[in-house]
This record gives sequence, C-alpha cells and structure tokens, in this order.
Amino acid sequence: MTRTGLIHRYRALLPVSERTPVISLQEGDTPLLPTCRMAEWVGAPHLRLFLKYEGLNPTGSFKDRGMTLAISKAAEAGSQAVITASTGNTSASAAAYAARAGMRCVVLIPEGQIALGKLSQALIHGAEVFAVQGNFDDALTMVRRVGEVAPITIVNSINPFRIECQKTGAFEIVDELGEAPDYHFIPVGNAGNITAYWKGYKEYIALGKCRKVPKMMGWQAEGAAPIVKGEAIKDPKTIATAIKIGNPASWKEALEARDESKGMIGAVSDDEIVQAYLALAREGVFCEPASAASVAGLKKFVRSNPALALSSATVVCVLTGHGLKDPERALALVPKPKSVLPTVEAIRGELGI
Ligand code: AN7
Repeated sequence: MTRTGLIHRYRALLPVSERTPVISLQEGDTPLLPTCRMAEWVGAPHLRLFLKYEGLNPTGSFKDRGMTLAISKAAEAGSQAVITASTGNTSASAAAYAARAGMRCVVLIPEGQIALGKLSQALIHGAEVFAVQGNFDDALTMVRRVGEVAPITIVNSINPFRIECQKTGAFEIVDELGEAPDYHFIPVGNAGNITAYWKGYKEYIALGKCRKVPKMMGWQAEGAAPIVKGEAIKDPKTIATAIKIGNPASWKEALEARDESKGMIGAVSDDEIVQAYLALAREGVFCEPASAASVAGLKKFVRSNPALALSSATVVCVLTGHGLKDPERALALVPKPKSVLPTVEAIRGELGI
C-alpha cells in the first residue's frame, strides 16, 4: 500500500472537506510489532502481545496523528500561527507540521525538563521556543490564556482536531488484527491519547468494523499520577518527562474511557518504567521512557491478575515515542564504551575469542 497520510487514508471518518488543505508528512501506518520475549517477561507467556510502535511516525511520536489534522484545519481557517505547551513531543510535531504549512509556531516548554531530541526538533523546524519557569501545567495555563486574547490557534489536545485524528491509531490496530484487542495498554499524561483511542474503538464498533472493544488500561508514573490519586499534583516528578503532568486536560474523558471499557488507570514507578524500557531495548525496540509505562503497566497488571498470566488474550501496548528522543536517558543507564587500542589483539583480548 502506498503511504498517503492519515487524512487521505481515513478521510470519510474525519471532519474534512475538499476545501481542507492537507498538511501531511505521511504520518500513521505504524508497525504493530509482534513481540518475541516480552510476553514471557511480563509473566504471561501465552499472550498475543503486540507493540504499536508510534515512534516510527515522521517526528518520532504519536503526536503526528493529531497534528496533521490540527494544522490542516488551522490552515483551512486561515490561521497563520499556532501555539502549544509541551513536555516535548507535541512541540516537535507542531513545529514540523507548522513549518510544512508555512506557519509561525510558538512553543512553551517547562524549563530544563524536556528531552534533548525533542528540543532540537522544535528548534530546527524554526519554532519560537520559550522555556517557562514552571512545569507543563503552568505552560498549558499560559497557552490557554494567550489563545483567548491573541490571534493564534492552540494545537494542544484541547484542540478537538487533535483527538479526532489521533483516534486513527485504533482504526489501524483493528484494520490490521481484523478485530479489536482484548486489552489496550497505554501511557497517560495529559490523557488525550487514551481519549482518542477509546473514541476510535467506539466509532469502529458502531460501524461494524469490530465486534468488541478493548479494556482501556492507562498508566501514569507514580510521581505524576493525578488520575490515580484523584487530585491534581502540584509538583509532579518522574524520569518519564513526557508524562510529567499534574493536571491532565482530558481527565474527565480518560475516566470515561476507563469506566465505559471496564478498564483501569494505574501507576507504575520510575524503576518499573526503566525495567520495561530496558527489556524492550533488549528485543530491538527502542522507545522513550514514558512509552515503556504501557509495558510496565502490563507487567504490574499480570502480577495482580493470575488469570491473565495463563491467558492467550490479545494485548496491544502503545509505544508512544521513539527512544532517540531522549538519548541522555539511554546513556545514563548503560556502561560507556571501553577505550581500546586499534589492534585485532586488543579486541580479541577484550572479547576473549
Ligand atoms: C511519548 O508532548 O503531553 O496522555 O506535550 O510524549 O495524550 O498526553 C506528551 C505526552 C505519552 C502522554 N507518551 O500522552 C506533550 C505531551 C509520550 C508523550 C504521552 C506523551 P497523553
């Protein structure tokens, strides 16, 4: 199949017309990777376990799914500038799509708290980046206020076109499996993605494209788990900077996804996230730490649900962003390369072969 981008591919199910200019980088159509040893690693060896590898989108995260429509609709409305608050990936995506559309892009990031890859993307695409002396929630509050008074389109997930096109992730999973999975594991930060996937599954079952919907299993980082705790967190803490969010914009919708699907939203520790991140890397899949929260969540869930340990259910874990986004985290977890003399003997000596 030729890559066309999401707006062309799912046009009939999106709010577009012939008048909508399509701003695309051929996003979507990401791999649904079968796993090798991960099912065993999570303690449920018989699961049919798949990884929706969203890191292979054009800017390296799932954010491109929603951004293609948000920027296209902004262009259709004649907007010349967009603004977003971001823990990194939204800013990278907004910057790239705005560049493509020839629009000005303004980005507010929490100072010193976003991964290097993401920052470099926003800057290289020419976004006007401001490091706010505060956290993501402070930055989002500012974006809402600026959006109210200035002629600029907000492209955070409070922009409904973002969620609307992110739902295509669910379409792709069902299109590929021929049915919805039994469980859908997903990291939760601002809670837009869990909202979008749930919308996608519900639309597909209404269209008769699947006969069931999955249980939506959302995972926050323990130090940034407002939905699990039931109250906003003033000073969220986690190494998974992408989901370091204390007051999610789509909180209510995430609870609906959880409750309507009979799923759950839980929390995993930074250590559990790191262990999943490393286990994924050991089978060739490099995602960013926040993404590994889905797999860490699955492992934790299996521990408290012995029935799942023996089950052959179909499970999809979404890996939301590429590992290259945060090279500093990867390097902090592994030994540095050893310096050797440029001789065969030196290498053989080191390797013992
Ligand atoms: C890799 O970029 O919020 O629950 O500003 O980058 O839909 O927020 C990123 C979120 C998961 C959480 N994984 O998704 C941003 C931003 C990765 C992410 C999430 C994010 P939502």
